[in-house]
Amino acid sequence: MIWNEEFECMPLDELKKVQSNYLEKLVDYVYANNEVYRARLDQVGIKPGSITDISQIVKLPFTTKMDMRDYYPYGLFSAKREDIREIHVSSGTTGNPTLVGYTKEDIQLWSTVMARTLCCAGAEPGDIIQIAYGYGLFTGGLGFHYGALEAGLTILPMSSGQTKRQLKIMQDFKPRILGCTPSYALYMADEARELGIDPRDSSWEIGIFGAEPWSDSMRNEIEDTWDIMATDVYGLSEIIGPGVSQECTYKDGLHIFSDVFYPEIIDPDTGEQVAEGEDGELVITTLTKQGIPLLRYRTRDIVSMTNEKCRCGRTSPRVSKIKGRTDDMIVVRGINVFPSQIEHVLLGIEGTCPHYQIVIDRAAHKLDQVEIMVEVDQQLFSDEIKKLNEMSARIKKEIEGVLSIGVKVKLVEPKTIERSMGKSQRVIDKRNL
Ligand code: DLL
Repeated sequence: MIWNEEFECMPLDELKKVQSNYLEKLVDYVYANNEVYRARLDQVGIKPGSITDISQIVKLPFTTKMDMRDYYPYGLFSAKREDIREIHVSSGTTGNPTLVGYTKEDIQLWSTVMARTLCCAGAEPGDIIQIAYGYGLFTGGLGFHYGALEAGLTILPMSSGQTKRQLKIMQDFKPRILGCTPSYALYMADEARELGIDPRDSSWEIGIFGAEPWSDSMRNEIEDTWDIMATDVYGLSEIIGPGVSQECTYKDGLHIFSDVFYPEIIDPDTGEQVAEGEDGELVITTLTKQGIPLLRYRTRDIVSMTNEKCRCGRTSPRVSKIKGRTDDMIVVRGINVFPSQIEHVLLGIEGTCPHYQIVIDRAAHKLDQVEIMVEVDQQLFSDEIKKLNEMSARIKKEIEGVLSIGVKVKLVEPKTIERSMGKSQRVIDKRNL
């Protein structure tokens, strides 16, 4: 059995008891083993034994990405450095990277939650999985690897890149499951067509895509292209890597493994919990980790959450697809813009490809300019110029309608925008803010 039916289908009041029990132990553990947390808990008057119920979690201080950077590299570890068996690093663009460490027990926990993730997506023991997430310091490749091993799958440890080889291996070994970023799944389809392979003939039946934002429209595109069921997997290095939450085959929200990762949704400005179903920032407490357990970690990812039981039978709360990030939100002329809003518009317009880039610039003493580069079908470029102009005007009008700011639209030929084998870069902000 590779899922945990007991915890995943447990009535919520029983689950609360499990969580309360873990939280009490966690507070004692970090208080005893980490100076930073001890000082912070002292500041708010919390001692070992003070927290006995999960509802008291709101008394605990938040942990932020800035803390991860400030106490880099080992300052937030609760386990001894020499008891850390593996280190991973989160991709970041500025300052110190975010470093996380796993004890042997943490690796076992990761294996278990990733096995549960694979099972939630519909994997069965004996299935072949092609892991095309990057291996190495990034958590994607190895996280999937540990989970697949635990779940009894047959692993093709490809890592990302070498697309021709990925396709050949797929054709020869016939894996049923593919794990990679959603943008890489689309990139591989372009390459397949160029090699004369019809993507719909692929052996993949289930895709487990994540590590970057993608919309439901992009899901439809991937499902049509590959004739595959595309599920969403979410996670972050600070919490464990992939394996925090995963869609089941109903694709109706991501089941969060809340017996070990306690979720809260807060208003990012006030820090208060929001009502069920409302959008807010996902905050997670790692209830059972040893290496670098985190109290109330602010993910900066915006989601909503429901406690309603799922049609699959799981009772574990479900979070929505990531709707944006509190920090990736671009503020242009005072208006909040999320790349996902633009993606949604583009995917609704026939003839556009889901490849786009948003370039923001600010000339001296001028207003911010937003230019959206959009790839369109080759066919359009061979049509009359009038058609191109019409398309560009339509995209501009629809995006402006959604964002309420003026934008420039530049249509470009397929393959103009740089492709990524890992996380794609959707926004280029040239302003020196
Ligand atoms: O991306 C872990 C991962 C690997 C998840 C493979 C899924 C699959 P980080 O590099 O630390 O870890 O980046 C974490 O990526 O806070 C989100 O903003 C974003 N992210 C991850 N999964 C999704 C998703 C891995 N399914 C950051 N949808 C997170 C949207 C996602 N954004």
